[in-house]
Amino acid sequence: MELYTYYRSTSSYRVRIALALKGLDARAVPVNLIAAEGGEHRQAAYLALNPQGRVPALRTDEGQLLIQSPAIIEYLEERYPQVPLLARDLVLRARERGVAALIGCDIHPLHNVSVLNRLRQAGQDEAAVAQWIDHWVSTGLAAVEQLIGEEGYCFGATPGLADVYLIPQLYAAARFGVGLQAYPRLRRVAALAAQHPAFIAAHPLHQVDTPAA
Ligand SMILES: N[C@@H](CCC(=O)N[C@@H](CS)C(=O)NCC(=O)O)C(=O)O
Repeated sequence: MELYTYYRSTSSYRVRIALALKGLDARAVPVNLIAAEGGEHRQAAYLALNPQGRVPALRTDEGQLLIQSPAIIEYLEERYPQVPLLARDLVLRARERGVAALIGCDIHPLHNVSVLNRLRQAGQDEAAVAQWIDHWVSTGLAAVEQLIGEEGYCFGATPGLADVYLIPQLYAAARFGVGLQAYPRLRRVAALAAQHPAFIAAHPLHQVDTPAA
């Protein structure tokens, strides 16, 4: 497999975690979102692969090109069911998917770079943009704090789908300066993931396109 990825893209980070948890290898194909010419994701070569011009995209072992991290993660879950990301219990599966959707649909899209740039084009200054980010990230994470369990990862002793979404969102929160003091459960999950080899391997600091310090 090949993963079109950018080291600090939260959506790419999700897929990297899912691959690593399942013990799967995918060759990283870096797509630089902040290249001087406006980003490699906006160039014809990448748009021919993914007309939406976003990362991640996954090329399967059979050569199919898949886009959108939720679809890619579901594909991995169904194609490689070993080390499942979803619980067997139907209600628990729905809860895991609920937290994933909350993060993937209701937090992350609101601070994606193209959305922030539209705010700037509409006349918002950097203070207003920062307030916007803080509002959506804080209210979303406050809800996640209440939805996840009181010990272990989000929903149990082993990491699953909700953790695959949460850890990259916490990384983004830190980049934006959104504090986690009010969220002890989220901090607990973050501390566990920081010790887990799959989460370490998927971290933005350890990618082929991570800039040298
Ligand atoms: N819903 C998509 C979101 C993909 C997405 O927004 N990716 C960001 C990086 S995290 C991107 O490529 N942004 C480039 C842009 O907005 O121009 C997914 O989960 O894959």
